[in-house]
Amino acid sequence: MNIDKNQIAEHNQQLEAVQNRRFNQLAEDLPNAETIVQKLVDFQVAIPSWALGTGGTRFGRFSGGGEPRNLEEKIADIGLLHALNRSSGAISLHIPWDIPEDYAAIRTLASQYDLSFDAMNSNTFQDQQGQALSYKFGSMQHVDKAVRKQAVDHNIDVIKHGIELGSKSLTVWLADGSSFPGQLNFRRAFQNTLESLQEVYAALPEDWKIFVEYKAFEPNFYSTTVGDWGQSLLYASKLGDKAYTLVDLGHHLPNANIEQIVSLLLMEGKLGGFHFNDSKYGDDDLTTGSIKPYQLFLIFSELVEGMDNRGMDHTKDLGWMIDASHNLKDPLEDLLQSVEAILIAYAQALLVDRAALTEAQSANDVVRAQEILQHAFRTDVRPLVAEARKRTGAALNPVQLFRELGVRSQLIKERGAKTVATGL
Ligand code: AOS
Ligand code: ZN
Ligand code: ZN
Ligand code: ZN
Repeated sequence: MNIDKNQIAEHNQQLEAVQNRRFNQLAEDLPNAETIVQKLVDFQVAIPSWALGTGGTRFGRFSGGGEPRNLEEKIADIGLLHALNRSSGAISLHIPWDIPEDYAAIRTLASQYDLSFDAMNSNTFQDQQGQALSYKFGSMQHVDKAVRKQAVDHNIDVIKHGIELGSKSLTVWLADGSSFPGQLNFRRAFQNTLESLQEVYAALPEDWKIFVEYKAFEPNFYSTTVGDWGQSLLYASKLGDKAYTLVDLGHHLPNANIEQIVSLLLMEGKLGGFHFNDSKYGDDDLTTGSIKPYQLFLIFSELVEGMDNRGMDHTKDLGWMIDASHNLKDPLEDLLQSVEAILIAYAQALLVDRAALTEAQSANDVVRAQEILQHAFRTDVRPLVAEARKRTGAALNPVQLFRELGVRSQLIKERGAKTVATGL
């Protein structure tokens, strides 16, 4: 299944008059509509290979049809997304779920869809078939040096796969921790993990980054060895310049002020990237922007402010990725919604009158500061996001076109109704 330019053009023709009216009206009221549209055009969000199938919970998995059965089909799925929105131009692979058999062929396939390879993800949270030692009691933190070495070797192997594909970063998420008090010596677990990460770091190519992802709890429920941004920052600082903290929105304790975390990590030059999703309770991995859109906006507001303050390039100095996985929606429609929510929050953040906000802050004018932020948040920026799509040849309404073209039924026809994508 492919979506061609004519199908998109036809769809856009039907919606164009309304879009033009809405955009022109909004642009008249904004000082910087054109600049924002250009930034939206340039902004790309990577799609994780494991979000393309219906996700599982520990209670059950209800697979949808037409899920990608291999890496080639995962790339094809993201190609469809990118054709529809021109904002999903990268794929993030997971080893061993996505081991390429023929690197050159995979690279060619990806470039046919105009996709690049974002961060590589390692997996030491599951035991794989034929694996010598078990990660039941952790991987990089393990009391047994042999288990730690196995985890290190795996990560080095993941880097090698990434080099072949042109990736430039490794994301390490560790499930390591403990579920009962007394189970673990915290200090030794930390030191073992640091030593393991140092060995992986030593294998990192010069132009690569390593992202240390933290998570408050789950699968361990008493302690997690990279449990919060403080611990992640400790590892990243001790490792060196190529190491950064990765923020996954769902990995905090309830009500954590993620925007403040982002601001300070940026200040320290240690923010590496993002896993976008949304949640109400924990690591729910729901569609980005589906539960707390204001929080998403506030995070983007700090990102824009902090990145501009450091002269960073919004498009490439941080890793932007979705990390979601759930049970109910068509995964492709869901990803289109997530990307849209990210672009909306980004556009709103670009609307914030920074000079006025700084002035309000300096005058302790709390009311004015709130007005400035909420004015941006409450502006309907969807015409800007749609305009960016129009200009790049994407669909004005990607979800609508996805449905009109019957993409899912087409995929089911091609791949079958009972398919299970590898992944979570
Ligand atoms: C797990 O909770 C983390 O969010 C990981 O980033 C990710 O979901 C996992 O690595 C997928 O393999
Ligand atoms: Zn994540
Ligand atoms: Zn997670
Ligand atoms: Zn998550």
